[in-house]
Amino acid sequence: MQLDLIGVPLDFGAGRRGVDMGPSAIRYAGLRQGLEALGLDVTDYGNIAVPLAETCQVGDPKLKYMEPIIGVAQRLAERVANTLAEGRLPLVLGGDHSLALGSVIGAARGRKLGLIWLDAHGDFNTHETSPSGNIHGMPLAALCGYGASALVTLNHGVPEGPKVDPHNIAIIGARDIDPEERRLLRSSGVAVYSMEAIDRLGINEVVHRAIETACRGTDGIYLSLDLDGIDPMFAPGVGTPVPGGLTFREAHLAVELLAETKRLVGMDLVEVNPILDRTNMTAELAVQLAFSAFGKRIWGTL
Ligand SMILES: [Mn+2]
Repeated sequence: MQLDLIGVPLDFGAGRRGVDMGPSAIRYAGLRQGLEALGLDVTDYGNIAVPLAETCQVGDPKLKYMEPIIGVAQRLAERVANTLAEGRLPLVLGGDHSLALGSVIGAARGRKLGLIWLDAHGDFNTHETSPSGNIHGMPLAALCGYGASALVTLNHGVPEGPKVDPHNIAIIGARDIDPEERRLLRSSGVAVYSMEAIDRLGINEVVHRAIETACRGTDGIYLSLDLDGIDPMFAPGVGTPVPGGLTFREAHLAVELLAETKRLVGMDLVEVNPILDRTNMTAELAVQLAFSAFGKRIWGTL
């Protein structure tokens, strides 16, 4: 398996600064060496060009930093699409979750994509429903065709309209969804597996259902993994921690089950914020989850 690492030091989609250092922290935690030890052929493409927030205009307070975010998304979409076109898999290191606008569009070019969104939040706000105006709370809605037209019409070689059919999208780990966002999400057709569903059904059953949703009639699954989906006990270094998330083992099993499908076409690791982290443990968890996604079994049967 050939893998391309693509860093996206983007933090102005988020309300709290510092997540732009995520790609460094993840690399520092031994990502490349570990992937190579698993037998993967790894190329590190360095970072996508991202302007400094201090040099950018905030713009519309309901869509903060939209212009520079769109520029980053376009560059990332191009990189991800090229990686896949060359027969390799993209592993995107964030950066805040607004970057998924670019990675998912790039992965959706020329293929019908299924999408698994592991996250404490729905990321399904629009400029009209968002309490904060931070775009990292909007990318999934925009990918489904809801929200500001500049975000919705971003296509980069993918046909207009939803980039991923909402009926092929599953959110896992949700536990903090805004009221208006909830309404929109419900009408969209996206499958939402909250932490309550995981408590009741178990992670194994939830992930199998999510995989079925993402696989039905698609050419592959993209995994967009927000570290805030995992409990802050294991992943404290995120901008918007919410208690009651996935445990260390639940997160690993989720990713291992996805790897077993052999349908993964790429993955995002987002929202690692080294300023808020403790001794880089969140970046180290992100790295371990990447290993699980690309074939490692930590405590598999002997
Ligand atoms: Mn997110």
